[in-house]
Amino acid sequence: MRIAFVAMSGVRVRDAELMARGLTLPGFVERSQVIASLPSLGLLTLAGMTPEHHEMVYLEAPDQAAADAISTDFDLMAISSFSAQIDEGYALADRVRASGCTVVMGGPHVSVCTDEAAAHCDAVIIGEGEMSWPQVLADAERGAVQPRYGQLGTSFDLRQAPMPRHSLLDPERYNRLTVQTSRGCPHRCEFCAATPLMSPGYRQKPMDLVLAEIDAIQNLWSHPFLEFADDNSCVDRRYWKNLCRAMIPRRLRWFTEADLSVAEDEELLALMAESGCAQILIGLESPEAGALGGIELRGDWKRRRHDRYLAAIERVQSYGISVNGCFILGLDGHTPAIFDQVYHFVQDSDLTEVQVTLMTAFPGTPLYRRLYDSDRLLDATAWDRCTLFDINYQPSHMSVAELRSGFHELVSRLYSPEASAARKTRFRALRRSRRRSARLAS
Ligand code: B12
Repeated sequence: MRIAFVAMSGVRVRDAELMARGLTLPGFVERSQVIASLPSLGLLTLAGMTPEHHEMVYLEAPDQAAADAISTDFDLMAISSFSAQIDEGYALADRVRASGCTVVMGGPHVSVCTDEAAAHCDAVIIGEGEMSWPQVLADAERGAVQPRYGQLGTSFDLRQAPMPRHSLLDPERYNRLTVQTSRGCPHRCEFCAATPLMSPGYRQKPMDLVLAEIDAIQNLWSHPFLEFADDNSCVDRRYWKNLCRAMIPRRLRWFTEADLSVAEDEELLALMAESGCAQILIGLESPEAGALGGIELRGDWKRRRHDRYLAAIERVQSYGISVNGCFILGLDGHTPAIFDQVYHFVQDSDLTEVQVTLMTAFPGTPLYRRLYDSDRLLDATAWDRCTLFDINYQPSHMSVAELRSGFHELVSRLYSPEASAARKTRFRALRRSRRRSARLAS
């Protein structure tokens, strides 16, 4: 079969004023360029499971025009999308299906909005695709795909993880590649729309499979920058210490997302730094403790860690690993004072990078359910607002207009040329002094 793997990609911001403002801010532009350059590991993984006798292409649709330009001359099209681009994904599916090509869809959105998706494609694959893909291929080859495959709440055994088919990518177009070492998270935050939305538990991929993926990438790219697409890396510290030791001779530079506890193990931090860890993204969510209450549903983990934020940031950065602190604006309890609080926390904390987003009720999350039940969603199916940069609910302690204008102002203050440059200069000075003290110590 001629198979097209299509990722609805690109960064989405519906708020035109914010987008216009963002484009004047180097910090914002830089981050979105980085963001937009990552391929869909989900599709490359399925392509890795697809027998060689099939002809395969990997395509991206960063916007409607690109989606409209995609050929229909395939036997099977596998579309991957998050909520933000799902309407464009459905339009593409409708057009391609009308041409007689079999269309199947997967990903976190269609896994929780299955009936909606079924109206636009021949098959909806629910949850982690590896469990269903071989059957989907066999059925498609016989021209008899089933309307649904898979179910929520089941987990793929990562010991069977296939090698993603990075060879489908144009090496010129990508220099930042994703590798996944684990799925799931020990915590359950009510807003989280990542793997925990689809599958329970925390699973680690065998290290030899991860190293094989890294080696395959290094065979295609001489100096790749790696992004670990884990929901929460470094939970299994012994595993990560061994992985870092194995990465040192590979001379890599990498980024990942982890929770605050990564700062508690100095041996791990030293190994991460030595193995090329450039930056860690940590979900701090809120600079003040009040709004953190109840976010983590299992044990209020985030609230209980609030008083360690500053020390943790300082410790991680003291190893020359920059911290990208993530804040969510508009959490329940946030008043218009929150914008100043975030700004001053960033100043006082020496954070090198900062990511501010708006609370977003992704379908299938406990947050979506809670806001829906309390009639606080502005439009229950406005998926194109699920961008992390658009408002789709009534905040608890401010108006939508106050949240929007406060967020705009904060973005301008945090990502202004001066503020961005000052954070970088501060981190470079910190790294220099660290190197100096290391030299003096040796
Ligand atoms: C890497 C990443 C990106 C990358 C790459 C995106 C991509 N196309 O894969 C970039 C940086 C481009 C990106 C951008 C955005 N992202 Co992002 N991203 C992630 C991240 C960190 C990892 C995703 C990943 O690679 N997972 C590993 C792969 C193996 O899993 P997977 O993609 O889910 O695929 C599996 C299944 O879903 C399924 N599957 C998926 N697609 C398909 C298709 C078919 C046909 C089948 C059969 C199966 C299938 O099978 C796969 C294998 O099991 C997640 C957070 C997380 N930890 O998950 C956020 C996350 C997915 N991103 C999110 C968001 C909101 C965005 C943006 C909309 C932000 C914005 N405003 O622009 C943009 C969207 C642009 C886009 N590309 O779609 C949300 C999505 C929530 C939702 N339910 O919609 C997440 C969950 C983070 C969050 N804060 O909640 N993102």
